Amino acid sequence: MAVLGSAACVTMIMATSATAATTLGASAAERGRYFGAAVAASKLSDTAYVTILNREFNSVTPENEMKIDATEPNQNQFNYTNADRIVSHARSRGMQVRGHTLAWHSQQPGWMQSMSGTALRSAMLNHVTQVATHFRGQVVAWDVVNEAFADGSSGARRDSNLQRTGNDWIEAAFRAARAADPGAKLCYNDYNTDDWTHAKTQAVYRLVQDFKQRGVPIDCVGLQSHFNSGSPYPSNYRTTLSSFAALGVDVQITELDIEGAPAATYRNVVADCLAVARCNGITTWGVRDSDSWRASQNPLLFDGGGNKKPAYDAVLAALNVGPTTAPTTPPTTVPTTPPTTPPTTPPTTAPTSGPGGCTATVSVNQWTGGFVATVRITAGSSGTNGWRVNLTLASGATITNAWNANRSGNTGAVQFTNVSYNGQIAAGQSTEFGFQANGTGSGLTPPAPPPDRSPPRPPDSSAGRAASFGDHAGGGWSRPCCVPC
Ligand code: 9MR
Repeated sequence: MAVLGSAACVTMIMATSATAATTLGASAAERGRYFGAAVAASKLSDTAYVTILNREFNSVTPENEMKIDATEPNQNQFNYTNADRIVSHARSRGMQVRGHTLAWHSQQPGWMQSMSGTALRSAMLNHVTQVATHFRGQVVAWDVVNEAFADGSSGARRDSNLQRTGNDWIEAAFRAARAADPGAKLCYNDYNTDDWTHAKTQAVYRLVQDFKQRGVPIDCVGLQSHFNSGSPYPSNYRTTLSSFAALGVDVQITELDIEGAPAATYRNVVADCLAVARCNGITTWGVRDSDSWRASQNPLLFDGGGNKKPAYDAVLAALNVGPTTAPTTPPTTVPTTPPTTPPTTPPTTAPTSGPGGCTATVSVNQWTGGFVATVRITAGSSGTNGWRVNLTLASGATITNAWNANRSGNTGAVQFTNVSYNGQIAAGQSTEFGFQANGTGSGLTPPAPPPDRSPPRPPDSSAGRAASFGDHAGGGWSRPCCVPC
């Protein structure tokens, strides 16, 4: 595989990272993450609201405008007016969009509430397909299914008209979403799934584990994280985040609010997310306290007058001290219920250019007949103003879709380049892109080192694998090359 010469690069800028970021979105971006807010279309004419939104956040979730009752008020009559307004507002300002939500027992229009059986199943799948298709390429991550598990100790599915169409309704929704928008990350989203010991958390964990094992498309888990006195922030929250991440999915904190907005708890939530490499974003459920669904609890980062609260300062400070390179080691906390299958191929490190360049690491989640590869690009001492990654797929492997990168080619030698929002990486910081392919991804990662040269290492240590990388340079596998431009 060839590394393109530097003459082909257009420009390279020196990134400045010595000064602490002064907004939530900017600081999160320096850490390869987003910081978002739930947004109501009706408030986009509120100047104070929009000022905060545009200044502080780099991700947006429509609070109600993409729900089923909003987008398909009458069967097969779709209305995207308010959702499009939010998407347009966000994307024109470089913010990303989380889609919420395609299939849910709640906020169904009347026509859907009264349906059941195969008619409802078809209507649900049609809704998923139509809405995901409308927003294809504009939504970074979809909450495909929302709140499908029951509260309490049963670990059972929530009873609903959708559940009564058959237990496979969730995977059917995910498959329809993948087909409609192959580039979007597909999330399962729920509340009261923050405490690792809770039956509901364990039930969602088993769902994701099952989906990964059977190749049902799922890319992320959303933890709503509405914390209050009855459902407090749990001390094992980080274990929950890292345990889900160890299944090979991203973890996103999707609807954060905390009763009374205690600065220490907000700080803990941010630190927990930053400690888990695949916790790639946080969204607060609203902008100001007065915008919150729980306004009387004053649970957000800005007061009703738009002033920054102590929790805001705590969040920004926690973001600013977070690692600019996401951790590469496996989770340090051991899940109390260990996965029954070993984790997917551990990440491997492929240093490809000097200290001023960038490096790429690739991890592969392989199943029978296909795989998802996640490539993390970390800028060297000069930062990047654009990047490209070359890699060579194994014979017979064909890419079916990619996200967070432009791509040339589907087979053999493939080149990926940055998209508009992830070309600039400051020194030492990272971004990720990924792709799904048929065939084998084994050629993208180095083989285990031969026994006589392999230092002793614990069973799941990716650090040991990465350390042996140099031993195999020029071996039978291809390394991703990363070049800043
Ligand atoms: O914040 C939303 C509120 O304006 C709506 O009236 C409510 C209707 O169900 O939904 C709220 O958002 C919910 C989100 O969609 C799913 N998780 C719980 C949120 C708070 O209820």
